[in-house]
Amino acid sequence: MIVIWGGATSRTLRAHWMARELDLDYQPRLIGSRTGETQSVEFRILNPKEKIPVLVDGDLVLTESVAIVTYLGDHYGSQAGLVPAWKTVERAKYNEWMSFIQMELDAHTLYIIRKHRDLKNLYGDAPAAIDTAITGFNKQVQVAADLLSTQPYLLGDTFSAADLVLMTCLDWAHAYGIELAGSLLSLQEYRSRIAPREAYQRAMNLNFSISSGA
Ligand SMILES: N[C@@H](CCC(=O)N[C@@H](CS)C(=O)NCC(=O)O)C(=O)O
Repeated sequence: MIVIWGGATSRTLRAHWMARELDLDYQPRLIGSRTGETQSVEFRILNPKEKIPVLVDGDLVLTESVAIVTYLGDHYGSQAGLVPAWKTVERAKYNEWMSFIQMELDAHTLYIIRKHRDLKNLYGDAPAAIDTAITGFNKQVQVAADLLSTQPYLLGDTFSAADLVLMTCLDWAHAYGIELAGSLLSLQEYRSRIAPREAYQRAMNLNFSISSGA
């Protein structure tokens, strides 16, 4: 039985959404961040980083959201086309987008805002870092906006797991009041195109059925 640990965050949504896209039978263990649940003895054995999401599949434990998404696509969805086959140009472009989204949109910008605005009691108040992060997000995401004004999805005509991860970042930006307007309008249209997906709706309902800690 596959188990996916974690809920209530954009990163945990990625894992649940991918599992839903592939119609996998799995067990969600909806623990939240900053609730103390990531520090339990049982959880720390799985992930000493004390972070969610975590995927357990037999003896395999994976602790990074994007690695989880790609693993599920490779191992349970080779016909679904959500993760391109190994050693193809599409796979190289998929890897490029996944690295870009994780580093430039998640870690270096949105997560900086989260840490130094929402969680400033933990990570410190840093208004200048927040301003730079918002400017950096808008600059970097423009690359995706430009491409998506010419084609429906990041890899072309069909939805892939790279779109799934980008969507979680766009939702996250939207929740922070970053407007996807003007030269970023194609991203708002892209969100509207993806949001009706049944797997997204089901995963959102599950993932956000719990809350993060304070
Ligand atoms: N790079 C990791 C980041 C995971 C991460 O930072 N998770 C946060 C929630 S989004 C967390 O578990 N924090 C632990 C805690 O605050 O208790 C991934 O993409 O999976």
